[in-house]
Amino acid sequence: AMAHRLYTLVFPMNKQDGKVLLGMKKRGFGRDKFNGFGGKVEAKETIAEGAARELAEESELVAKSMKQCGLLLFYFENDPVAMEVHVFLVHEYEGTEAESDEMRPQWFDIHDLPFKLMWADDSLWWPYVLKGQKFVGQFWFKANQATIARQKLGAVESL
Ligand code: 6U4
Ligand code: NA
Ligand code: NA
Repeated sequence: AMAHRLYTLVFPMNKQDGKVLLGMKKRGFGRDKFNGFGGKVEAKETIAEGAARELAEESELVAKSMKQCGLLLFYFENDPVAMEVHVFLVHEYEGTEAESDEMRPQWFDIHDLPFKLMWADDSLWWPYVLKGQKFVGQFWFKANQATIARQKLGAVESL
């Protein structure tokens, strides 16, 4: 099997207002796109610990509870290492969002997300998040990181 590298992707949600916090990524992989908060899981931590750490580093929010909602696998043309991205929702947190070196946070209506400024796969799996369904997706990207050549996506009972 292909080598995988572990990543997290965290979306703070405010259910009462119907809002989700995204960040405009200011550097590195996915620069100039809106996305959740996250990054590489470090060797010394669990995936959930990595998710909470990245959320705090990139947004200053401290998660009080997290629920995994999805699992995404990204394969890029000419890259032998797949990205295994664990997606979490945070409904309870402490603190106030603040800009970091990596992200400029902004709240969006959950029914009006800026998909044109997000990764191409996001508009495909967000409907599962909105329906409260857990999901697994696999996306094969062309080298330009914009075109999805092939995909598999569906709801799952558990992750
Ligand atoms: P450095 O710069 O080393 O601190 P780090 O924060 O560890 O980086 P980063 O930001 O490069 O990692 O991690 C990539 C982030 O982008 C993860 O949250 C996963 C997310 N991501 C990657 N491909 C994606 C895609 N196709 N769709 C998506 N999120 C993606 O929604
Ligand atoms: Na990151
Ligand atoms: Na980071």
